Amino acid sequence: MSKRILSGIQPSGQLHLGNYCGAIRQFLDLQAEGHELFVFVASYHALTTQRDPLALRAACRQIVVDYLAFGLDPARTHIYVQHDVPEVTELAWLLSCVCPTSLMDKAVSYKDKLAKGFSANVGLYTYPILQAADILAPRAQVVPVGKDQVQHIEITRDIAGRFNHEFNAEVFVLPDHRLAPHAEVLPGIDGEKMSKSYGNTIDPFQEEKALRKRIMSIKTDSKGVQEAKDPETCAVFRIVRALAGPGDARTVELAARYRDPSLQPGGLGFGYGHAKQALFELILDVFREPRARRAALMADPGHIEAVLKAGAAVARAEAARTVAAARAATGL
Ligand code: AQP
Repeated sequence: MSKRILSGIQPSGQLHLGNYCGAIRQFLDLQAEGHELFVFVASYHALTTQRDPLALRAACRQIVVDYLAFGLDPARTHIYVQHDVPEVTELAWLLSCVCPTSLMDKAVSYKDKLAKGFSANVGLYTYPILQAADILAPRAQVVPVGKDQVQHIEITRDIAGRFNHEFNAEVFVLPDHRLAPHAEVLPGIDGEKMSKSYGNTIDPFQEEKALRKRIMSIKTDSKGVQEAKDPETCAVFRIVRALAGPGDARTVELAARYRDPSLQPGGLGFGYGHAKQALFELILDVFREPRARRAALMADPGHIEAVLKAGAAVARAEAARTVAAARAATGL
């Protein structure tokens, strides 16, 4: 049965392999299965950390181009920018009035951001409430996310349930999260979570020479070419596995060479440089078509405008219906 799906990504920088493996690949699978998708650019969310207006505007546009390049189809999927649907901010307020502060105190992503040196503004602290509004506004049933976001979907369910209970009305549908098969939090080039704002990402659209250089800079231990290595603790291997899949011949073969370097053809052993070269070739292979499509999309801003206008019209109509029901339940 067709379900209503919603997910979004912050325009806090260039999309990366973590966003692709955790979220975008799921959008494409769900679109292919015939579900109704709402996919947005989380521009209000980005304001919790971004202070450069030109960069923010460019990133909003770039994410839409990239969504389309990856294969999202505006004929089947509603694509929009969050600030074109201002109804979500009213909904966020209504939700915040039933949300205990203890729920926000528990949010791991807030603590992570503070640990990385971001300032503790109220928007960042209450960002799971705005995220709940994004999800509840079009009455989404399923939210495809990476592992790092599962807690936020639980918070959405909690807030929606409280609202329904406290106002004794079935206003909100409680959504379920959906994880990518074999989901894991993808490491960046420094081994930490790959994250737009941590400067440790791999961009699948990067120009070939720069992409190769980036991959060669992934941090590894210093084991030599003749030494057996543990693939499970290596960021290069984990990225290959996430991208190709654990059962793929390329993943299985690579793992075998980590454990037994003599399996590398040529008999000179297997080093991290070989693994990085394998990852580079895999990225070019997986993203061949999106990379080719992207240039044409970049050259057609009129098309991007039209896609966003159509997507926002549908999202606004849905959000207005939900806000009206929520207002009525509260007595406003
Ligand atoms: N490293 C990752 N591994 C797996 N999934 C990931 N996602 C992000 N990083 C990884 C998934 O991508 C989707 C979009 O995330 P977001 O932009 O809304 O927020 P985020 O999780 O905070 O992403 P970033 O890249 O880390 O952005 P910044 O640096 O701005 O915080 C989500 O589904 C997320 O799970």
